Amino acid sequence: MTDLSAFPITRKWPAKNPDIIQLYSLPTPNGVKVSIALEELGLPYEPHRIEFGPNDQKTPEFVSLNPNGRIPAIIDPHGPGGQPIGLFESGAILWYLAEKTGKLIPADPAKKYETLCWVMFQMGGVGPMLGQFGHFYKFAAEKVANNSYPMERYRDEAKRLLGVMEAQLKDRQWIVGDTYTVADIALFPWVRGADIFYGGRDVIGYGDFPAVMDWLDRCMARPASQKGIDIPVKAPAEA
Ligand SMILES: N[C@@H](CCC(=O)N[C@@H](CS)C(=O)NCC(=O)O)C(=O)O
Repeated sequence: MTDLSAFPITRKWPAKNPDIIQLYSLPTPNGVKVSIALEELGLPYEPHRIEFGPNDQKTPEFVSLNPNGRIPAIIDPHGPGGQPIGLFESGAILWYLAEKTGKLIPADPAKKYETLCWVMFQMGGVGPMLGQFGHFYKFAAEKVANNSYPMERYRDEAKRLLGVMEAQLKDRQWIVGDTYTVADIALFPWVRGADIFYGGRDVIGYGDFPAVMDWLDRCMARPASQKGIDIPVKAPAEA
């Protein structure tokens, strides 16, 4: 049995099975990228639910794994050289899992780097911009009631980024072509999330991006991706 005692996070969230990947997450657009990838890859893993209410993500145990104090993070007991490894930043975790398995990335090197470009596009653009849109449109709406500029700025940036995706997806099934990759997994929870978490569908104008909407439906129609989008589930008593 793998010894994970070098990872302080396992004191607060003990591993029932330390031989499988430990996932510390919550079903948010960044969090579910990892559970979706794990489900698509069929890798065994143990999810631990990190609650924002009590600020679990800022506890010393969590920060020992992710100094940035944000979900998701993982421990892979069988990392490089067969040694346990901790990872944070959803894009880095996706890339690690793809390289570990040789799946969810194209085998062709040029296509592989194209996939990496789109993962970076999500990490540097779609995630932060749609996230700020949601902040000003939904969560801090009262604080900016007298100033529409922040919401408009991020709404317009969200529109622009969806326009970039629309052009890419117009003649492609998936972001980089025929293969479902970590680029799709990085992007689709954000497009879905800006609608279901922030209620941004109309104000961003999702109807203007039919190819993106069709692609989102295709992503959501995949049973493994569908399953991963709700993990870690709430304990039955809390539901
Ligand atoms: N760039 C990071 C962003 C992670 C992130 O912002 N996670 C959010 C949930 S989607 C979070 O943990 N928020 C809690 C907080 O800010 O305290 C990643 O992709 O992993």
